Amino acid sequence: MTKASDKKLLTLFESRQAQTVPPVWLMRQAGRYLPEYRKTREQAGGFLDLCYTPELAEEVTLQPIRRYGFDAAILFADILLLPQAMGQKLWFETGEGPRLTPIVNANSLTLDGLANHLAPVFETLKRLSVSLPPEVTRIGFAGAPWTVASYMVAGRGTPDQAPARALAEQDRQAFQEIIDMLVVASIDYLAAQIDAGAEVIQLFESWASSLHGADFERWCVAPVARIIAGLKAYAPNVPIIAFPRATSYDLTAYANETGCDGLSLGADCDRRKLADTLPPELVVQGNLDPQILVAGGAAMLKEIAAIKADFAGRPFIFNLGHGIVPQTPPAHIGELIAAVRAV
Ligand code: 1CP
Repeated sequence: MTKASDKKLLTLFESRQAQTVPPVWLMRQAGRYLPEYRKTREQAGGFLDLCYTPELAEEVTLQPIRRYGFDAAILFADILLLPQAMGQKLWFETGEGPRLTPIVNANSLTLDGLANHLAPVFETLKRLSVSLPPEVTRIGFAGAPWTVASYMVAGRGTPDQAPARALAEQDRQAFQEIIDMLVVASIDYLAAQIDAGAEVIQLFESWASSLHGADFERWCVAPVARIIAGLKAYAPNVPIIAFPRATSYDLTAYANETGCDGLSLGADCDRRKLADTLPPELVVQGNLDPQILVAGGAAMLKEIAAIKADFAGRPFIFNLGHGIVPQTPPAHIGELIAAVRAV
């Protein structure tokens, strides 16, 4: 049996102490920048086939671990599998991105098929519990309700989430029902991920920046707080990282109000100020700009050193401010790892 203490990232949440060398993983570490990912994806047929075929989803989760030896592996899946499991039609347009049949209320949604529809995702996690090196922490995830609902209402990704904001304004009750169903579904989904082997959970609020003030509290803070409370009642020791990307909301208030154990920071934040003001036991993750990783070289190494120095006094996980972009040269990731681990 592997002791939790063998796992650098999990141990950080237990100790809540600064480490000389921070644990490191990167959002979208499995993805199109890797030739072996492109090959497996082609073998799978489509992106959703890849997500729902446990051997292949396992394989692409392992690929970046083999290449770089990250301290954590994030389950290969997508935040949009959950609305699909709730009965919404989902497909991916080649070269464009996700498409869903838009909804204006929760009438067509159901929680009845969740466990059945998402069984392959749980199977992927079970397989990873066996195949990952014992020192690698397994991260499960879901989208936060506002972010997922923004796709469900618009039927696609949007720059400003205008369709969801309009629905929340015009028919608050209907939008609240969609959010409420997502809260319940997310708790079930993440609890099942924990049962299948997820050791840390991350909640992706990628579109946090489109809401402010009372709207942010109602649609971003409150639903995430309910999910975290639900998961804490189920599995009190599983750490939860929240990622309210690019929000202007006070992050100490966000952490306190949601009850998250870790906070993932976007690339645009005031690092020095946050390092000094965030609660000392809160684990911070982030915030290298993914574009700096595309360019690589001296600028990248300088920024990595600056991030390490700014967060040296607190519990910290090295990561990006958002996902790796497909144009990233794989060699730059190897250089990043070496720089993060250099003492
Ligand atoms: O063509 C391909 O092969 C698909 C590209 C891709 C990948 C690699 C998509 C489509 N999803 C994923 C995997 C994925 N998505 C993971 C696991 C892999 C890892 O991180 O290593 C995770 C955690 C996600 C989460 C996700 N999906 C988010 C939240 C994080 C973020 O990037 O902000 C969001 C918003 C999505 C929706 C989605 N799925 C895929 C795309 C291209 C998008 C964005 C669509 C848009 O807004 O236009």
